[in-house]
Amino acid sequence: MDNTQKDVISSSLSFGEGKGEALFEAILAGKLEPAVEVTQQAIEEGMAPQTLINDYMIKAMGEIGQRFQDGKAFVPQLLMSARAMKGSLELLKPLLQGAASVTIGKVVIGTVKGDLHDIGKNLVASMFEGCGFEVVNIGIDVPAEKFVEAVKEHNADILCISALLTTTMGYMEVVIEALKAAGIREQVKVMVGGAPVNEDYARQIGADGYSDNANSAIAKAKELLDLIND
Ligand code: B12
Repeated sequence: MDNTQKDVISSSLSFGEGKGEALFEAILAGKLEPAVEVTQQAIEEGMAPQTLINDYMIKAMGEIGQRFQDGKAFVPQLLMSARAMKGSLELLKPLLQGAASVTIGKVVIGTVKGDLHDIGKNLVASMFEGCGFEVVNIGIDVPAEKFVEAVKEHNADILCISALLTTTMGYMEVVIEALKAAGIREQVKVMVGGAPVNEDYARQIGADGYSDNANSAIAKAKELLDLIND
Protein backbone atom coordinates (compact mmCIF):
# COMPACT_ATOMS: atom_id res chain seq x y z
CA MET A 1 0.00 0.00 0.00
CA ASP A 2 1.46 3.41 -0.92
CA ASN A 3 1.18 6.55 1.20
CA THR A 4 -1.69 7.99 -0.88
CA GLN A 5 -3.78 4.86 -0.27
CA LYS A 6 -2.98 5.05 3.46
CA ASP A 7 -4.06 8.71 3.51
CA VAL A 8 -7.35 7.84 1.81
CA ILE A 9 -8.04 5.15 4.40
CA SER A 10 -7.14 7.31 7.37
CA SER A 11 -9.15 10.29 6.12
CA SER A 12 -12.18 8.03 5.58
CA LEU A 13 -12.09 7.10 9.27
CA SER A 14 -13.77 9.42 11.72
CA PHE A 15 -11.37 10.84 14.33
CA GLY A 16 -12.55 8.40 16.99
CA GLU A 17 -12.30 5.42 14.68
CA GLY A 18 -8.73 6.45 13.88
CA LYS A 19 -7.88 6.32 17.60
CA GLY A 20 -9.67 2.98 17.91
CA GLU A 21 -7.66 1.56 15.01
CA ALA A 22 -4.45 2.87 16.53
CA LEU A 23 -5.37 1.21 19.83
CA PHE A 24 -6.11 -2.06 18.02
CA GLU A 25 -2.68 -1.91 16.34
CA ALA A 26 -0.85 -1.00 19.56
CA ILE A 27 -2.37 -3.92 21.48
CA LEU A 28 -1.83 -6.30 18.59
CA ALA A 29 1.82 -5.23 18.40
CA GLY A 30 2.13 -5.49 22.21
CA LYS A 31 3.18 -1.86 22.60
CA LEU A 32 2.23 -0.74 26.10
CA GLU A 33 3.13 2.94 25.99
CA PRO A 34 1.45 3.74 22.65
CA ALA A 35 -1.60 1.75 23.81
CA VAL A 36 -1.89 3.76 27.01
CA GLU A 37 -1.24 7.03 25.20
CA VAL A 38 -3.87 6.47 22.52
CA THR A 39 -6.36 5.28 25.15
CA GLN A 40 -5.85 8.54 27.03
CA GLN A 41 -6.37 10.53 23.83
CA ALA A 42 -9.49 8.55 22.94
CA ILE A 43 -10.92 9.20 26.42
CA GLU A 44 -10.19 12.91 26.07
CA GLU A 45 -12.00 12.88 22.73
CA GLY A 46 -15.01 11.41 24.48
CA MET A 47 -14.96 7.91 23.00
CA ALA A 48 -17.08 5.49 25.01
CA PRO A 49 -15.03 2.99 27.04
CA GLN A 50 -17.34 0.19 25.91
CA THR A 51 -16.67 1.03 22.26
CA LEU A 52 -12.92 0.98 22.81
CA ILE A 53 -13.09 -2.32 24.67
CA ASN A 54 -15.56 -4.17 22.48
CA ASP A 55 -14.74 -2.82 19.03
CA TYR A 56 -10.97 -2.59 19.24
CA MET A 57 -9.27 -4.04 22.33
CA ILE A 58 -11.01 -7.41 22.53
CA LYS A 59 -10.66 -7.75 18.75
CA ALA A 60 -6.90 -7.16 19.01
CA MET A 61 -6.64 -9.94 21.62
CA GLY A 62 -8.71 -12.18 19.35
CA GLU A 63 -6.37 -11.47 16.44
CA ILE A 64 -3.18 -12.17 18.42
CA GLY A 65 -4.82 -15.39 19.67
CA GLN A 66 -5.60 -16.40 16.09
CA ARG A 67 -2.01 -15.69 15.02
CA PHE A 68 -0.80 -17.79 17.95
CA GLN A 69 -3.08 -20.63 16.87
CA ASP A 70 -1.80 -20.35 13.31
CA GLY A 71 1.81 -20.48 14.49
CA LYS A 72 2.40 -16.86 13.44
CA ALA A 73 2.78 -15.49 16.99
CA PHE A 74 4.32 -16.97 20.12
CA VAL A 75 3.87 -16.76 23.91
CA PRO A 76 6.09 -13.66 24.37
CA GLN A 77 3.87 -11.80 21.90
CA LEU A 78 0.72 -12.95 23.73
CA LEU A 79 2.25 -11.64 26.95
CA MET A 80 3.14 -8.29 25.43
CA SER A 81 -0.34 -7.86 23.96
CA ALA A 82 -1.84 -8.82 27.32
CA ARG A 83 0.35 -6.22 29.03
CA ALA A 84 -0.74 -3.52 26.58
CA MET A 85 -4.41 -4.53 27.00
CA LYS A 86 -4.10 -4.36 30.80
CA GLY A 87 -2.43 -0.94 30.65
CA SER A 88 -5.33 0.44 28.60
CA LEU A 89 -7.91 -1.25 30.80
CA GLU A 90 -6.43 0.40 33.88
CA LEU A 91 -7.28 3.78 32.37
CA LEU A 92 -10.77 2.69 31.35
CA LYS A 93 -11.67 0.89 34.58
CA PRO A 94 -12.66 3.99 36.57
CA LEU A 95 -14.91 5.04 33.70
CA LEU A 96 -16.75 1.73 33.77
CA GLN A 97 -17.49 2.24 37.42
CA GLY A 98 -20.70 4.16 37.84
CA ALA A 99 -21.75 6.24 40.76
CA ALA A 100 -23.59 3.39 42.43
CA SER A 101 -23.37 3.79 46.18
CA VAL A 102 -25.61 0.91 47.16
CA THR A 103 -24.48 -2.66 46.62
CA ILE A 104 -27.02 -4.69 44.71
CA GLY A 105 -25.27 -8.01 45.20
CA LYS A 106 -22.00 -9.59 46.17
CA VAL A 107 -19.86 -11.38 43.59
CA VAL A 108 -16.85 -13.63 44.12
CA ILE A 109 -14.84 -14.12 40.93
CA GLY A 110 -11.75 -16.14 40.05
CA THR A 111 -9.94 -18.12 37.36
CA VAL A 112 -9.67 -21.86 37.98
CA LYS A 113 -6.64 -23.81 39.13
CA GLY A 114 -4.03 -24.32 36.41
CA ASP A 115 -5.22 -21.29 34.44
CA LEU A 116 -3.40 -17.96 34.45
CA HIS A 117 -5.65 -15.98 32.10
CA ASP A 118 -7.16 -12.99 33.87
CA ILE A 119 -7.92 -10.24 31.37
CA GLY A 120 -11.49 -11.36 30.62
CA LYS A 121 -12.15 -12.21 34.26
CA ASN A 122 -10.97 -8.76 35.34
CA LEU A 123 -13.12 -7.13 32.70
CA VAL A 124 -16.16 -9.01 33.97
CA ALA A 125 -15.21 -7.95 37.54
CA SER A 126 -14.96 -4.28 36.50
CA MET A 127 -18.34 -4.42 34.77
CA PHE A 128 -19.94 -5.89 37.88
CA GLU A 129 -18.39 -3.16 40.01
CA GLY A 130 -19.53 -0.53 37.55
CA CYS A 131 -23.07 -1.84 37.77
CA GLY A 132 -23.25 -1.59 41.54
CA PHE A 133 -22.16 -5.06 42.68
CA GLU A 134 -19.56 -5.57 45.37
CA VAL A 135 -16.80 -7.72 43.89
CA VAL A 136 -14.26 -9.94 45.60
CA ASN A 137 -11.67 -10.89 43.01
CA ILE A 138 -9.76 -13.95 44.23
CA GLY A 139 -7.33 -14.05 41.32
CA ILE A 140 -5.99 -16.77 39.06
CA ASP A 141 -4.99 -20.42 39.53
CA VAL A 142 -7.63 -20.75 42.24
CA PRO A 143 -8.22 -24.19 43.82
CA ALA A 144 -11.77 -25.35 44.56
CA GLU A 145 -11.31 -24.96 48.35
CA LYS A 146 -10.45 -21.30 47.94
CA PHE A 147 -13.60 -20.68 45.87
CA VAL A 148 -15.65 -22.38 48.58
CA GLU A 149 -13.98 -20.43 51.40
CA ALA A 150 -14.49 -17.12 49.61
CA VAL A 151 -18.18 -17.80 48.98
CA LYS A 152 -18.65 -18.64 52.66
CA GLU A 153 -16.54 -15.79 54.00
CA HIS A 154 -18.17 -13.12 51.86
CA ASN A 155 -21.64 -14.65 51.80
CA ALA A 156 -21.63 -14.23 48.01
CA ASP A 157 -24.81 -14.02 45.95
CA ILE A 158 -22.96 -14.98 42.79
CA LEU A 159 -19.83 -17.01 42.14
CA CYS A 160 -18.19 -16.29 38.78
CA ILE A 161 -15.76 -18.89 37.51
CA SER A 162 -13.50 -18.22 34.54
CA ALA A 163 -11.48 -20.69 32.42
CA LEU A 164 -9.71 -20.01 29.13
CA LEU A 165 -8.20 -23.40 28.37
CA THR A 166 -9.88 -26.60 27.24
CA THR A 167 -7.59 -28.33 29.73
CA THR A 168 -8.84 -26.26 32.69
CA MET A 169 -12.51 -25.75 31.91
CA GLY A 170 -13.31 -29.16 33.44
CA TYR A 171 -12.19 -27.78 36.79
CA MET A 172 -15.26 -25.56 36.89
CA GLU A 173 -17.31 -28.69 37.56
CA VAL A 174 -14.88 -29.61 40.37
CA VAL A 175 -15.63 -26.23 41.96
CA ILE A 176 -19.39 -26.79 41.68
CA GLU A 177 -19.01 -30.24 43.24
CA ALA A 178 -16.96 -28.69 46.07
CA LEU A 179 -19.76 -26.19 46.74
CA LYS A 180 -22.19 -29.12 46.98
CA ALA A 181 -19.86 -31.05 49.30
CA ALA A 182 -19.62 -27.98 51.54
CA GLY A 183 -23.44 -27.76 51.62
CA ILE A 184 -23.55 -24.25 50.14
CA ARG A 185 -24.46 -24.91 46.50
CA GLU A 186 -28.04 -23.69 46.97
CA GLN A 187 -26.93 -20.44 48.65
CA VAL A 188 -25.09 -19.07 45.65
CA LYS A 189 -25.74 -18.66 41.93
CA VAL A 190 -22.87 -19.96 39.83
CA MET A 191 -21.94 -18.28 36.56
CA VAL A 192 -19.25 -19.62 34.25
CA GLY A 193 -17.44 -18.13 31.26
CA GLY A 194 -14.30 -17.97 29.17
CA ALA A 195 -13.53 -18.61 25.51
CA PRO A 196 -13.95 -22.44 25.43
CA VAL A 197 -17.15 -22.44 27.53
CA ASN A 198 -20.65 -22.36 26.07
CA GLU A 199 -24.25 -22.48 27.21
CA ASP A 200 -24.58 -26.25 26.79
CA TYR A 201 -21.43 -26.91 28.75
CA ALA A 202 -22.57 -24.58 31.53
CA ARG A 203 -25.85 -26.46 31.79
CA GLN A 204 -24.10 -29.83 31.66
CA ILE A 205 -21.88 -29.05 34.68
CA GLY A 206 -24.79 -27.62 36.66
CA ALA A 207 -23.97 -23.89 36.49
CA ASP A 208 -26.86 -21.43 36.80
CA GLY A 209 -25.67 -19.03 34.12
CA TYR A 210 -23.24 -18.43 31.30
CA SER A 211 -22.26 -15.45 29.22
CA ASP A 212 -19.70 -14.98 26.49
CA ASN A 213 -18.97 -11.35 27.38
CA ALA A 214 -18.82 -8.90 30.24
CA ASN A 215 -21.92 -6.92 29.23
CA SER A 216 -24.36 -9.78 29.04
CA ALA A 217 -22.83 -11.28 32.20
CA ILE A 218 -24.41 -8.42 34.15
CA ALA A 219 -27.81 -8.92 32.55
CA LYS A 220 -27.62 -12.64 33.31
CA ALA A 221 -26.59 -11.97 36.93
CA LYS A 222 -29.51 -9.59 37.43
CA GLU A 223 -31.86 -12.16 35.95
CA LEU A 224 -30.53 -14.83 38.33
CA LEU A 225 -31.01 -12.52 41.31
CA ASP A 226 -34.45 -11.34 40.12
CA LEU A 227 -33.11 -7.80 39.70
CA ILE A 228 -33.91 -7.65 36.02
CA ASN A 229 -36.08 -4.52 36.14
CA ASP A 230 -33.60 -2.50 38.21
C1 B12 B 1 -3.54 -13.23 26.43
C2 B12 B 1 -3.47 -14.74 26.34
C3 B12 B 1 -2.53 -15.39 27.13
C4 B12 B 1 -1.70 -14.66 28.18
C5 B12 B 1 -2.61 -14.40 29.41
C6 B12 B 1 -2.25 -13.11 30.13
C7 B12 B 1 -3.29 -12.74 31.14
N1 B12 B 1 -2.82 -12.05 32.16
O1 B12 B 1 -4.47 -13.05 31.04
C8 B12 B 1 -0.57 -15.71 28.45
C9 B12 B 1 0.63 -15.40 27.57
C10 B12 B 1 -0.09 -15.81 29.90
C11 B12 B 1 -1.20 -16.99 27.94
C12 B12 B 1 -0.72 -18.23 28.26
C13 B12 B 1 -1.18 -19.41 27.70
N2 B12 B 1 -2.14 -19.51 26.75
CO1 B12 B 1 -3.29 -18.05 26.20
N3 B12 B 1 -4.26 -16.75 25.30
C14 B12 B 1 -4.32 -15.45 25.44
C15 B12 B 1 -5.31 -14.88 24.38
C16 B12 B 1 -4.49 -14.36 23.20
C17 B12 B 1 -6.25 -13.78 24.81
C18 B12 B 1 -7.11 -14.05 26.03
C19 B12 B 1 -7.79 -12.76 26.40
O2 B12 B 1 -7.30 -12.06 27.28
N4 B12 B 1 -8.84 -12.39 25.66
C20 B12 B 1 -9.54 -11.11 25.85
C21 B12 B 1 -10.61 -11.23 26.92
C22 B12 B 1 -11.33 -9.90 27.09
O3 B12 B 1 -11.51 -12.20 26.49
P1 B12 B 1 -11.88 -13.52 27.34
O4 B12 B 1 -10.74 -13.89 28.21
O5 B12 B 1 -12.44 -14.54 26.44
O6 B12 B 1 -13.03 -13.01 28.32
C23 B12 B 1 -14.31 -12.61 27.89
C24 B12 B 1 -15.33 -13.76 27.82
O7 B12 B 1 -14.74 -15.03 27.60
C25 B12 B 1 -16.11 -13.64 29.08
N5 B12 B 1 -15.61 -14.29 30.29
C26 B12 B 1 -14.36 -14.64 30.68
N6 B12 B 1 -14.37 -15.19 31.90
C27 B12 B 1 -15.66 -15.17 32.32
C28 B12 B 1 -16.23 -15.62 33.51
C29 B12 B 1 -17.61 -15.50 33.66
C30 B12 B 1 -18.23 -16.00 34.91
C31 B12 B 1 -18.40 -14.95 32.63
C32 B12 B 1 -19.85 -14.88 32.81
C33 B12 B 1 -17.83 -14.50 31.45
C34 B12 B 1 -16.46 -14.61 31.30
O8 B12 B 1 -16.15 -12.24 29.30
C35 B12 B 1 -14.86 -11.71 28.99
C36 B12 B 1 -14.98 -10.27 28.63
O9 B12 B 1 -15.86 -10.04 27.55
C37 B12 B 1 -6.15 -16.17 24.03
C38 B12 B 1 -6.80 -16.16 22.63
C39 B12 B 1 -8.25 -15.79 22.68
N7 B12 B 1 -8.71 -15.27 21.57
O10 B12 B 1 -8.96 -15.99 23.64
C40 B12 B 1 -5.09 -17.25 24.21
C41 B12 B 1 -5.52 -18.68 24.51
C42 B12 B 1 -6.66 -18.71 25.52
N8 B12 B 1 -4.30 -19.25 25.14
C43 B12 B 1 -4.06 -20.45 24.76
C44 B12 B 1 -2.95 -21.24 25.19
C45 B12 B 1 -2.77 -22.59 24.52
C46 B12 B 1 -2.08 -20.78 26.20
C47 B12 B 1 -0.89 -21.53 26.79
C48 B12 B 1 -1.11 -23.02 27.07
C49 B12 B 1 0.29 -21.29 25.84
C50 B12 B 1 1.59 -22.02 26.19
N9 B12 B 1 1.96 -22.94 25.31
O11 B12 B 1 2.20 -21.74 27.20
C51 B12 B 1 -0.60 -20.74 28.09
C52 B12 B 1 -1.37 -21.31 29.30
C53 B12 B 1 -0.99 -20.63 30.59
C54 B12 B 1 -1.92 -21.02 31.72
N10 B12 B 1 -1.57 -22.04 32.48
O12 B12 B 1 -2.96 -20.43 31.87
C55 B12 B 1 -5.12 -20.97 23.80
C56 B12 B 1 -6.10 -21.93 24.45
C57 B12 B 1 -6.42 -23.09 23.54
C58 B12 B 1 -7.35 -24.04 24.18
N11 B12 B 1 -8.32 -24.44 23.39
O13 B12 B 1 -7.24 -24.43 25.30
C59 B12 B 1 -5.76 -19.64 23.27
C60 B12 B 1 -7.23 -19.76 22.86
C61 B12 B 1 -4.89 -19.19 22.06
C62 B12 B 1 -5.07 -20.07 20.84
N12 B12 B 1 -5.85 -19.62 19.88
O14 B12 B 1 -4.51 -21.14 20.75
N13 B12 B 1 -2.25 -16.74 27.11
